[in-house]
This record gives sequence, structure tokens and C-alpha cells, in this order.
Amino acid sequence: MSLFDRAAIDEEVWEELEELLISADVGVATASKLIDTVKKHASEAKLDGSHVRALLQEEMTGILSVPAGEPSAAVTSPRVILVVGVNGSGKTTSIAKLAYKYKKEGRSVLLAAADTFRAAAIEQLKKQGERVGVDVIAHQPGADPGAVVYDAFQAAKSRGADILIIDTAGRLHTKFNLMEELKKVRRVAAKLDATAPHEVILVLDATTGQNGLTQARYFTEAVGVTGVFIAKLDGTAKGGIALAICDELKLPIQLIGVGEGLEDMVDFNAKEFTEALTS
Ligand SMILES: Nc1nc2c(ncn2[C@@H]2O[C@H](COP(=O)(O)OP(=O)(O)O)[C@@H](O)[C@H]2O)c(=O)[nH]1
Ligand SMILES: [Mg+2]
Repeated sequence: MSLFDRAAIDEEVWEELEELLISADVGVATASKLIDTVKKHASEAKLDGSHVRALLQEEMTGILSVPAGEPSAAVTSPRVILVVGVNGSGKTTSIAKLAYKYKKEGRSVLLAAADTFRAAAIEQLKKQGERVGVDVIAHQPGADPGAVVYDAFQAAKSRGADILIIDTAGRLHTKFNLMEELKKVRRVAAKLDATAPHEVILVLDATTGQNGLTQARYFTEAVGVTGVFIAKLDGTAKGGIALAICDELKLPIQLIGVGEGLEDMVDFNAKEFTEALTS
């Protein structure tokens, strides 16, 4: 942000900074909170632009450093990872990346095609499974997603799979239906293993801006999100939505999607993320 190069930090700079943060999807509430905090510290001593930048970065890194929750004690296999998010956010692509990563680490992975709402969704997951080299448990389009999860869990158990990743629908006739379906999927998993799902990953499309915050609220209320995967950060999106989500919902951002390839995924790093956002 070149405004930090100005000789004097005056009211105009603060206003521009707020605008920049909002245009980077940080959101009005979090942006003004950030500015207020930095302003307070900045006026205590006479500070120049580079100090203000450092203060802002420190504050942002603090907000983004939401500790990951205690992993639930998965004493038996498989570890169950439920992946949720609206249609097109990048769930299926991100699942393939995760499966690829785990497989590379030497763990056995099974995928469950519980997005039965669209035939294409099942086909897409199967294709991704082939690409990665992991099996996909699927039923017919329109089948009960709970039944898919049930079968996939049994299959994972009998094959001794380490990890079961569940793909879910992102759009049904109504938001209510979608949330009820996801709750049911969650209940089925919990019946099979009281500690499951061990992770609920919300996939957000970085390019959808503040909408992501609303989505995160809905999914958190319905199925208890444990971590966020921000997809499509390779595009024009600055990813400020991460700040709003950490600030308002205290959800840890875990992974970042930076392309459509299997290796296009990086671990979230609060400090690096902040530097990119304020560069
Ligand atoms: N550039 C880019 N595209 C992505 C990324 N993740 C997903 N996509 C694309 O976004 C579109 C929707 O992804 P998909 O996984 O089908 O979303 P789903 O409906 O949530 O399962 C596809 O065209 C993906 O290739 C990413 O990190 N970067
Ligand atoms: Mg999908």
C-alpha cells in the first residue's frame, strides 16, 4: 500500500486506508476496528508511514492467528472430514487437493460423494478420485446423502482407510433444506463414530467478498465449522474476507487454494497473508 510512503500520516491517509481495506473485502466493521486500534497506538508517539504499516500488520496478524480447536480424539480410523460450502465455492477441487496431500504423506484416503443433488457433482468427484488415485464411494443421483456417508464409512472401516473425506451439496431448493441435509449427514457420521466428524472444513470462494462472511455464519450455525479453506486466491481477490471471518467468527483459516491443480494449495500463514494484503 503506497499510502504508507507519504511523509505525513493525516486524516486523509486514514480514510484512504479504510477504503483500501474495505475494497480488499476486510469488511466495514473489521476495517474500522483495525483503523481505530492502529490510530490509537500511532497517536501515542509520532509515527511515520512505515511504523503505521508495521502496526497494521501486527494487528492483522493477531486477528488472523485464531488457534485451531483441539482436534477431537480420533482413537479409531477413519478420521472423518466433512467439507461444506456453497455451490461453486471450490469444495470438490479442494477435496482433491487434500486427498492428494494426504496420499503423498502415505495415508490412505477414501472419498464420499454425498453431493447427490446433481449428477455432475458425483461424476466430478469420481474424476478427481481417479486423478488422485483414491476410491470414491457414490450412489445414484438423488440418493440420500446420509446413506452415502453410511456406506462410505463402512467401506473406510473395512479397508482400514485412514481418512474419509465427505463432499456435500452446496445448493438445494432452499437454504433450510441444505442446512437440514448437512445436519443429517453430520448426525449419520456421529452415529457411526461418536467423535466424528473430526473436522468440518468450510470452503469459501475468495472472489465472493463479504458474502463469504454470511455463508460462514450459516454453515457455522448449522454444522459447526472447525476450519476454513479459502479457494481461488490466485485471482484478483485480495482475501480480506479472512480477516472478517477470524475477527467476527473466530474461525481458523487453514488452507488457501491458489489454482485448479492438485498441488495448488498452501498452508495458511497469518504473517505472510498480512504482508501480501498490505503490500
Ligand atoms: N483459479 C482457481 N480455481 C479454482 C480453485 N478452486 C476451485 N476452482 C475452480 O472453481 C470451480 C468450482 O469448483 P468446484 O470444486 O467444482 O466447486 P464446488 O461446487 O464447491 O464443488 C471449478 O471450475 C474449479 O476448477 C482455486 O483455488 N483457484
Ligand atoms: Mg462439488
